[in-house]
Amino acid sequence: MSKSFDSVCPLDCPGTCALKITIDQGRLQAIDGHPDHPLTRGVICGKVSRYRAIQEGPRVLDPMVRVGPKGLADFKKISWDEALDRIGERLLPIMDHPGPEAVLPFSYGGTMGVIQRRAYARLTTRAGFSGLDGNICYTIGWAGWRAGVGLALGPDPTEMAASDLPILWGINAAATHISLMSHIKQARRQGARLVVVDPYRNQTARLADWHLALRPGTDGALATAMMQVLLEEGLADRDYLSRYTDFDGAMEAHLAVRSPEWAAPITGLDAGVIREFARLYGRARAPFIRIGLGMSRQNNGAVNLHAVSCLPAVTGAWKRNGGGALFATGGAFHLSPQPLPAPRCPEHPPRVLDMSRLGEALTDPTLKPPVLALLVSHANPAGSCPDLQRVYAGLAREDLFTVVHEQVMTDTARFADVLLPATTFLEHEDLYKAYGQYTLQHAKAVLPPRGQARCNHDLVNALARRLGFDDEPFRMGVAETIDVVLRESGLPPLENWDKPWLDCAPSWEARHFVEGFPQPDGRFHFRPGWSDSRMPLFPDHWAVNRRDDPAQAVAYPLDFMTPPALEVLNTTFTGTLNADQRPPRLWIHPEDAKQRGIVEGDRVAVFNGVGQLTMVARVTGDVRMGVTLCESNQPAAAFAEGIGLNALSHASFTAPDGGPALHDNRVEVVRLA
Ligand SMILES: Nc1nc2c(c(=O)[nH]1)N[C@H]1C(S)=C(S)[C@@H](COP(=O)(O)OP(=O)(O)OC[C@H]3O[C@@H](n4cnc5c(=O)[nH]c(N)nc54)[C@H](O)[C@@H]3O)O[C@H]1N2
Ligand SMILES: Nc1nc2c(c(=O)[nH]1)N[C@H]1C(S)=C(S)[C@@H](COP(=O)(O)OP(=O)(O)OC[C@H]3O[C@@H](n4cnc5c(=O)[nH]c(N)nc54)[C@H](O)[C@@H]3O)O[C@H]1N2
Ligand code: SF4
Ligand SMILES: [Mo]
Repeated sequence: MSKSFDSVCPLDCPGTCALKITIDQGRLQAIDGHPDHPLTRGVICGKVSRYRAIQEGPRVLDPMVRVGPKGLADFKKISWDEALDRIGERLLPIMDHPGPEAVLPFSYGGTMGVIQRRAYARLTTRAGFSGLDGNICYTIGWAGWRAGVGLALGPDPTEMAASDLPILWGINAAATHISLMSHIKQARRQGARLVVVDPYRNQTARLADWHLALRPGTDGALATAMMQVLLEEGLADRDYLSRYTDFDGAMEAHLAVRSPEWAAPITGLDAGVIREFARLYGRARAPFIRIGLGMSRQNNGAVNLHAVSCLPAVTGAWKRNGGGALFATGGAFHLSPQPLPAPRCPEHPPRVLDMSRLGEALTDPTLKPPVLALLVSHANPAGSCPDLQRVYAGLAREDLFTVVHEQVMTDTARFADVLLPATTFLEHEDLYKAYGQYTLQHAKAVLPPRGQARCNHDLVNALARRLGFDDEPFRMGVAETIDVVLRESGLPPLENWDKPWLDCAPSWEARHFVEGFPQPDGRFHFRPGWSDSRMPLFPDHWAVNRRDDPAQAVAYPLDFMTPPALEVLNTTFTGTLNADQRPPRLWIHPEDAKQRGIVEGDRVAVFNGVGQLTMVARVTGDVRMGVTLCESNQPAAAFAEGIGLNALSHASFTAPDGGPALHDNRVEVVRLA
């Protein structure tokens, strides 16, 4: 007899789908979308419906210790006790000298559950380890959104069904946020047109009524010119502008000279197309712009994202049902952090290292103290970080002690000195916020751990004891920690939930900002007030991308993007589900290919000042001239060079707060014999 359980997708995806898990005789039978969840509505992606490939596939099942050279995945099994002893023996002397800051825990979004994801925070706080900053995904986009709106809030994503002009701007939702698509489908059934703004014809653009294929990194110019048209043609809501925003004469004068004719050569779109889009936008009753993280992964990404977020403030679309813009929803969850021990030294918070520049942190000879131990959990930096050559050089250091806690063998796990088995979401309990919708969800373990796997929370508890810490938070299990978090957040205890989720959506008025914006003056800010004085005072085109650097532009004449694909989630699944993506394809426009004597299927070398990779040419009009890309963050095994796709990604600091401009690289391509 099979049994059905409620669960939650733990992956780093804006949907955070509510799931129904079918278990039969102790085995995973099926994963489906929960039919009653307001956003999921029974639909999930193919990746997670085939999660058995991970659950029952090749897993890390036992603690292991390295016996061969670093990076070769040559391990032998040991017991948990031996593994923990070994970690303690290595960490304690380092914590003593040169001190705890020489230990760097590195974790990110492998699981999005709030307890498991933040498990290391307790140990980092108590021991005084180095912290991580410069979020690899969110920092650039968040800076842009915060500048205008102020908080990660906006209309409920299900309201897209009520929009007469849903716009997917720099988000490949059909691949990366599939739960949105059924709501957009509903809008289209009611006559809405779907517009996609994206440099290439991705899965989403194929479904669009209108695809605007602008040059990467030029959304600021497009949005600014649209505002000029809206103001000039009487499509702006002047009353809204004066009541709800900081719009003034200086802003108007700034925009007046930024016409579609000004933006056309920057964006690569016809002035007529820009004008038509502005009119369509201005005349729509409730246009809803879903702004993606993808469009923020440019050196000028924060400026561009802010400019796009200005559009609904010009027309007052915010105040209409189904109208406005949404970037992220995290501002709605007022969850207390899980109980933390007292910090080691409250007067001197430990240093914070930039996670987007891990390679530098591991190889910079001037860093004091150097990183001598790296504790990796629910992250795969040897795949996901830019400037992989340097990351590899760091991980290969003989004097670096690396612990990796993983479910499967990854490019990072291959470098571990001690490799520890981690549970999957079906094997541990957690609480899940979301960044693309407004429900807080809970999921219990529905299967026993495979092999000797332990969850992050329990591992940290055990590790803390080995390091001599016995504070209360290290003695609490997952269930108890969840109880405390809910209680301290003023939320009902689990036994009082009548569904597997709690609706945390702000009121309609709050998410449409009818009582003002979450800024100190209560207004939407057209003036972004960037902390970095090099950045523009108003929404604009800020020409600081790789192509704007003359040295880059000449040596590496093609834009190069690395957007995720439908079949994978970051590097998760790249080992199991990605066969049809191999060998990695370089999408290149027929004209660019012709100039280089390249035809479909040719092996090509793709290179820049950071690295070089061999790919196979996919000659296609789905990318515009001058733009190339490789979909999905392919692992080392996919390339002859034995290093992953981020070998071609620069790790330069991105204004104003850092974060990697992952879709803003430049390359040259040559045909290989
Ligand atoms: N299937 C799948 N789903 C995923 C992921 C995955 O790897 N695979 N990853 C998850 C994670 S962690 C995240 S953060 C999200 C990311 O999901 P998205 O927000 O969709 O971001 P990306 O897929 O990186 O890029 C989306 C689109 O942005 C376009 N783009 C790049 N530069 C620009 C630009 O300058 N302007 C405009 N307008 N568009 C631009 C790219 O061409 C791409 O089609 O997806 C999550 N969901
Ligand atoms: N070129 C390029 N690079 C990119 C991107 C891009 O678009 N292009 N996208 C960037 C973005 S948006 C992001 S968010 C990052 C993502 O980068 P990462 O957060 O490093 O995400 P993943 O690569 O999916 O690695 C997560 C790992 O966590 C493991 N894991 C899952 N659950 C658990 C658990 O409960 N416990 C433990 N211990 N491990 C677990 C999985 O097996 C997986 O190997 O990549 C970034 N890198
Ligand atoms: S669409 Fe995203 S949230 Fe939903 S099941 Fe797939 S990966 Fe998980
Ligand atoms: Mo991400």
